[in-house]
Amino acid sequence: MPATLSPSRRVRSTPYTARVEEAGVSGYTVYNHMLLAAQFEGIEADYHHLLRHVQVWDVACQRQAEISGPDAARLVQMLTPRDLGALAPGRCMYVPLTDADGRIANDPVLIAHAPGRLWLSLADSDAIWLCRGVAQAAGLDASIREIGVAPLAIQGPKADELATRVFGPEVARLGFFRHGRFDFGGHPLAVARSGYSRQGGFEVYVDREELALPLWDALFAAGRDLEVRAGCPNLIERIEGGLLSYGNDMTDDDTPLDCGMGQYCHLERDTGCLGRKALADYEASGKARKLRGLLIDCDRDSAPPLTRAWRVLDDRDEPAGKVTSAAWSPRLGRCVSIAMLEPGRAGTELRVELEDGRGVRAEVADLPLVA
Ligand code: THG
Repeated sequence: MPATLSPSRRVRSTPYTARVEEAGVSGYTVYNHMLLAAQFEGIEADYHHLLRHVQVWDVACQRQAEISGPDAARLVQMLTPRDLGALAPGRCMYVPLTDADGRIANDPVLIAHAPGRLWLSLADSDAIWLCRGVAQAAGLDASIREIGVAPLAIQGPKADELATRVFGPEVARLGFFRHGRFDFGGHPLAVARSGYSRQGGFEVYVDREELALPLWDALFAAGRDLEVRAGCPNLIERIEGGLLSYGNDMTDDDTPLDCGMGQYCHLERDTGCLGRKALADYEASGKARKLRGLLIDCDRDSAPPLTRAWRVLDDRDEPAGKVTSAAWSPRLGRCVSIAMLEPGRAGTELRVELEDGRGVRAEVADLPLVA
């Protein structure tokens, strides 16, 4: 029998865990100290279903850090190089968080409810402590706490149809990264057009635990003829789509400039970002690495899982970087991956050392690998 994950208070379950189990989850990962399904029927079968139909994902592990108070926006602006000038209630923004050295601490989605009420929908790191530390050291009037919100994602080409059936036709009018309030069970839930796939869809921020299972059940009842299934962020689809994973594709060893997040680094003007000078110096140094797509020449069976970074070597066998995520792509018939490449190495012929030690050829490509 394969080893299982021992349940405990430290590895938190979610309000949906009972349904995820009933739906036949076959593998979990742990994200923000909470269960996150990694596969149901299998990563490839789940992928084909996601590309054709609609899935409901328990992404309660996308924990919400609520920043409230008069200095809420000022605090978040201190922590991100992205200019938050465009922030307004009803908007979501992808905001890499950095420390004063420009190192990435997290890459959350920021949800703006009101000027003094922001949520950071956190990726897998304890960045809430960085938020508290900075707020306390700077004497800001902002309170920071992880709140009891359990996001549920609706993803796939039929997501608009399913969401419309449960929330009404107005939900389909939401623009990308916009959110609004939609009634469910007499309670207005925040729903955004967002989610960790390129297939389109919504995220519902369920802020009342007693609505969690009724919402799950309502989505499955309404979506029977749409072939709705329980799903989860899919490794293949997110690599093809160039969606980055904190802890895998980037860590606190990297800056946003290494990760292809230059478009979120507004360094010309002093916004108050603590990492601005370090990032500007790093940009000027020309030492930034580059996160790129890499198509690896291996067959399906020697393709991933990847449990540690694979070494990337150049044509003279010099270290050229590392593969940070990889999966077999049925659409491309190749192993797709994301790799952190040293400066100047993207043009040369590269070789990757697989988990079993074999060296195979690899070709650099732009992200996303599938548009
Ligand atoms: N949704 C929500 N919270 C999250 C995630 C999510 N928290 C954890 C993790 N995922 C954070 N990481 C990402 C990574 C990419 C995106 C969102 C969250 C994403 N990126 C788009 C892109 O790269 O094209 C859009 C960016 C933009 O236009 O601003 O969607 O998935 N709630």
